[in-house]
Amino acid sequence: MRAQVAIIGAGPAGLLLGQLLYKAGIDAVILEQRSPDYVLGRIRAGVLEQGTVDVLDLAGVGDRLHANALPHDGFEIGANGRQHRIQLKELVGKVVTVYGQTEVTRDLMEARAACGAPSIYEAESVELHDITSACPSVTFVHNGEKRRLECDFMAGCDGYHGVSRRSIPADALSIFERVYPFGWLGVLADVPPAWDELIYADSDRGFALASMRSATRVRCYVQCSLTDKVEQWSDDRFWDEFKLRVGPEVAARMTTGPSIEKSIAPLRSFVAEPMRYGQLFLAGDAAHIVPPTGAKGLNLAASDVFYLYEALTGYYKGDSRAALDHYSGRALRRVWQAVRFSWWMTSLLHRFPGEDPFTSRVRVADLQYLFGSESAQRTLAENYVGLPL
Ligand code: RFL
Ligand code: PHB
Repeated sequence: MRAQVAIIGAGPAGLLLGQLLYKAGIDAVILEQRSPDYVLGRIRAGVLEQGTVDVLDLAGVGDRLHANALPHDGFEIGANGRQHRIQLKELVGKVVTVYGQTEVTRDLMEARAACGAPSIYEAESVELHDITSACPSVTFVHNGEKRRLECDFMAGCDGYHGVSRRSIPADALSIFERVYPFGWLGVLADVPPAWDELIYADSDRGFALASMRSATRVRCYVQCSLTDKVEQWSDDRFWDEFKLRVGPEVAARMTTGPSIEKSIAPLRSFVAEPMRYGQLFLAGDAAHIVPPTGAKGLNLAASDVFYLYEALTGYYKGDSRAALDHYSGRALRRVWQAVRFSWWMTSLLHRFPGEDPFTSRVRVADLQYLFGSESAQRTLAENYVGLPL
């Protein structure tokens, strides 16, 4: 088997790259270790930057999004039970779009199936070979049979635990990492949201986030201990804790219901540099992870993919290899802005176990400054809606 580009991973990064390349007439094969249902069952991000929506439109998969997504002109930060609105549209003239990662993935999967481009799901034992040669290849086992995909380039879109980054020699990568001493417990439930906009709530009991997927479905999170297990959190315990953290006003208008998904995600910041080794280009979570507080993970995957798409189309149009050589530097500049912002939002809104009094006071001062200063709010808004691609 041969393709111009071998894409490892059919998450949002791999599927989006596949669709953009298809539209540009570049052939790609996607190899995914899981089944389509498994990929669609992962409940993750919910907030899209305008730049991400634009890239989805460029890929020709924006129709269902434009019909169903919820544009949000602002969001709330709750502190001590009081809400402070960050007026995104008024401050920076842009909005964000609430549309679940599951829906983005479904739209991309359907578009790929409709155009007949090849995806191989349940590809096991994926291995990358001759990465620094002009003829790299990927081997994998499918339906019990070992197969080889020869290619010009490989796109490592296989997430944090994938094989692509691990195929790069350790001495060719620099790793930057911060592990946070807590996780997020998330619940999805079919009840109408009691909030019009997302609420990021700071409370003495820890952080909570009130989000949504539609007019009839909520996604809610509470900061939890890293040792907590999902089984320790009954739905009742979750809602009781969530209400205490978002405050009595929101709690009083809330409807709760049985969870349809419940999971715990640890929080970490992680960057691997450079995002290229030989003919292998890393994109999305394969190269970097941010804590979800800034809603940047999926959006960074989309911006990486856009840069990689530009570099690959440039190369195949005969514009030399310069764009390929600039991919990593270009992507990392934007990645580090999102890493900084997500780290700052996380530090601002979470109680760190054993936090010393000095750090607590600085955090409270930072929040007070934000609530009192339009300049601070504009800076937050500019980052939240997404820096330009
Ligand atoms: P993904 O979505 O992890 O997709 C990678 C795909 O690669 C496959 N794969 C392999 N395929 C072949 N061979 C191998 N050896 C492979 N190893 C892995 C996997 O099965 C998978 O299908 O990465 P991608 O495409 O880069 O997309 C990134 C986003 O998914 C991610 O940034 C966000 O979801 C992060 N994230 C969140 N971001 C937000 O903006 N807001 C959120 O609320 C939010 N919540 C989350 C999250 C990430 C989570 N993770 C990673 C545990 C909640 C969780 C739980
Ligand atoms: C979500 O809806 O899942 C969501 C929204 C905003 C975030 C993180 C998660 O910052």
